[in-house]
Amino acid sequence: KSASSSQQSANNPVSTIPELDLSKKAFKEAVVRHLHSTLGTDENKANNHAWFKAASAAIQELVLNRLRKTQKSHYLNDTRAVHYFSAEFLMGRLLSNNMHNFGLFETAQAALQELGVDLTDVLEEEPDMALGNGGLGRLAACYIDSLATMDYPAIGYGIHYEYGLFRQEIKNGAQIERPDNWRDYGNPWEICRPESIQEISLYGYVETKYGKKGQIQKEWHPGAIVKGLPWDIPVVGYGGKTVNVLRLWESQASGYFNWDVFNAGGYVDAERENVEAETISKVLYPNDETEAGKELRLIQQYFFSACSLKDIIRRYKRAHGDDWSRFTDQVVIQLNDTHPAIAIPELMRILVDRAELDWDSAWEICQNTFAYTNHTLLPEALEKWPARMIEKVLPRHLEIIYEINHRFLSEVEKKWPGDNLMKAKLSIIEESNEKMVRMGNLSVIGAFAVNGVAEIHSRLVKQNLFPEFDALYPGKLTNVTNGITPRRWLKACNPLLSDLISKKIGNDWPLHLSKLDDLSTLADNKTFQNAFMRVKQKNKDALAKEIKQLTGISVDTKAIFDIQIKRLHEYKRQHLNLLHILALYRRLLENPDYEMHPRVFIFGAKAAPGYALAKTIIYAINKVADKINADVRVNQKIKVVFLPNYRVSLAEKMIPAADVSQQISTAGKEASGTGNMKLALNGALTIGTLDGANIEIAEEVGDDNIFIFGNTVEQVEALTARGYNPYDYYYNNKEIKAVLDWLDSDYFTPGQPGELSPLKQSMLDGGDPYLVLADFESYSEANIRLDEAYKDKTRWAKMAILNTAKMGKFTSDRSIEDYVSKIWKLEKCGIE
Ligand code: GPK
Repeated sequence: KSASSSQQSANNPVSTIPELDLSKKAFKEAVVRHLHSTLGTDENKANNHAWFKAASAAIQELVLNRLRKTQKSHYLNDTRAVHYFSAEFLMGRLLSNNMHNFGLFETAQAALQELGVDLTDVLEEEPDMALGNGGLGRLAACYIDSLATMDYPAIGYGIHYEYGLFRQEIKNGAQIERPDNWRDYGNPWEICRPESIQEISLYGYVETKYGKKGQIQKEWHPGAIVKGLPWDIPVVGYGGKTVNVLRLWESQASGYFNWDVFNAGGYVDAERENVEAETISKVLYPNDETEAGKELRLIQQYFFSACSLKDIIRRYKRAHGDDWSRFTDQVVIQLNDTHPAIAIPELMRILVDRAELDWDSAWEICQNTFAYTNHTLLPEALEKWPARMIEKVLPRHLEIIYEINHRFLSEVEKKWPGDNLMKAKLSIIEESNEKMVRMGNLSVIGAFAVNGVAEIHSRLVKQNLFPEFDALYPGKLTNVTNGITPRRWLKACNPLLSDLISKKIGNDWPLHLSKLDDLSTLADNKTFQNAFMRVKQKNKDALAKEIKQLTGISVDTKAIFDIQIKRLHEYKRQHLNLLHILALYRRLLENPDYEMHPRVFIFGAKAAPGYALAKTIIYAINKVADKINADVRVNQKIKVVFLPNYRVSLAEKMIPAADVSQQISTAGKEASGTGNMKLALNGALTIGTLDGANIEIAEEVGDDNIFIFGNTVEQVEALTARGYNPYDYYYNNKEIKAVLDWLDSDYFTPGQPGELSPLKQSMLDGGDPYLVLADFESYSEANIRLDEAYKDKTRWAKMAILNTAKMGKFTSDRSIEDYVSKIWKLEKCGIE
């Protein structure tokens, strides 16, 4: 088998599109042409940024060629398509990705070299498109990559934020937020489409009228109209055949503001009169897994949902006129969390008020159009809007929501006659002090499919979050385990490992990731182990340089590179990692001969600007880092590094260099995780809890190749049910007490005792809601097992290889195939 496949060159271009000239000569000419005619400079004057622009423009020519062909094909074949509605798309950089997907990376590298330019430096010029917070936004980006790669007709719909996620600086250990001006020097990929502007309405009032047959008709007289200007980002599939688009809406003033309504009716606060339409798409809300509850956020959600629906309907009508009977054959809309759930009443409004369909026909269309993905069980993330706020911003939608709810509650009455508690629980409306609209309930009722994002999470969605809905709608709730694109997260970010793999098993693994399993037979092979670990070492050397440059910290590249990268959140328990670091520090101080392999603990994390404790944890990590890194008694054994401004492009540098992947959330809290998959794919070993996709990763790699610790979901439930008391652990475990008390001193914050006390407090009087203390001992033991394993080089190499080999399941291509077969029912549309 390997005889023929190993002859395939690792660097073969993947793209064989006949009509495109993918030669070095053609690329070189295109770059120079753009340098001259697009950038207005020349080879001698151009700086790296100009080269970046010119190289991108050269690639964009190919992209747009394939985009035209794709759109023509989809149009001629009148294809059914998925419309992925997401408030976030965390795309990162596109140049390297697009080069890889056209099979042009090596060609471009060589061409630029002949022009005296280093591609690596050029790639560094591209700002990340950080139009998302974390996992949810990055998942959307991986999914549109897979959809294009597998030739599925698909379009991503979102918001063209002027400012993406804030840039993080660390000053004296603390996080500072700075604006993210990602488009300051223009974006070479986006295409402005003024010909497809849409207008949407806000505010105003609803008039009840009587139609010719005496039927009640509703007319919404809006108070303001806002324009949505679409920007298209081409999404290039691997192999470069299909190019789909991500369509992002920018808000603009329409010039229409109904002053009469405002002055006469008093329907709207006076401050409303100053609303500027442009602010709608100004900034991404930096909250991850917490609901913002702000009116502007509701308007953002409605703005992009309504623009997108209009866009879909315009396209549908071009082919089918006013015949709605085929709408659900052509259109499926995936709601990425509840952020776009307002699209459900919006489609009802269009069908009932505008198209004048009867309610039941409209509802049937609606219920066959939407599917909803749930990404969390955390109560603080489940969106609820005050009914009053919806009434003010979208008065007709509130009426429609009430009508949906009224009809829904009579279904509940049929199933559970007389059960008013059940009705209160399932109702879209929460009858609290302030009436609230529950977007989760609305989504489950309005969608034909609801999925969680890992097996355990989907089980908990059924058992704990929506058990009654599961009884009412059998089969509606399902699972699609998350995935990641191996093109970005192995091929492009880890070229050394990719080439090694391709030499052994051929170069089609980026499209068929299960082929990585062929590496399993090499896990015991000494030569391959050496080659694999040599690659890891080179990646660690490269990251060490980056660390030095970004922080000034020197690290021992022979140490274990132990990495925790994800948003900062208590449930993700960066503070458990930190407590363990403090424990090691104490052990080393008390016993300088304490036996452990040198280890570098590396963090990357942004905290929501309003999340005080998360910011304290960042501060604590940095203060502990300062102390440990300067303490010659221990800094041959441990170092701590916090890399500022964690983002997609930094992840691409960190992940290939990781020996250890920290996935240590409280069991039941992390819906899936996707960083866990990226790290294991790149040969890092996981130390983790039985939570989210860790469980499925453990199933794939086997218990011998992962370090599992901590309370299980059942144990967490039992522990909290019988009354968890963190003081039990504080008083019974000397080490826990010592490290927590350390936080009260000024040891880490000289002259400022108490700065870190809120962290201690959260784990004692605060009740330790995420059971850090309950899992500490088990975590500490798992770390000892890990340390032992690392000392055995052969054993570690084997484990690392097996992690890479067994990650086939977690390609986002598999996730997309699951969505297609379970939910979307799409057919591929090959392009020429
Ligand atoms: C879940 F609810 C949310 C949210 O608001 N933002 C977000 O990134 C994450 N998520 C989950 O926390 C992860 O476990 C999961 O892998 C990711 O969504 C994608 O499903």
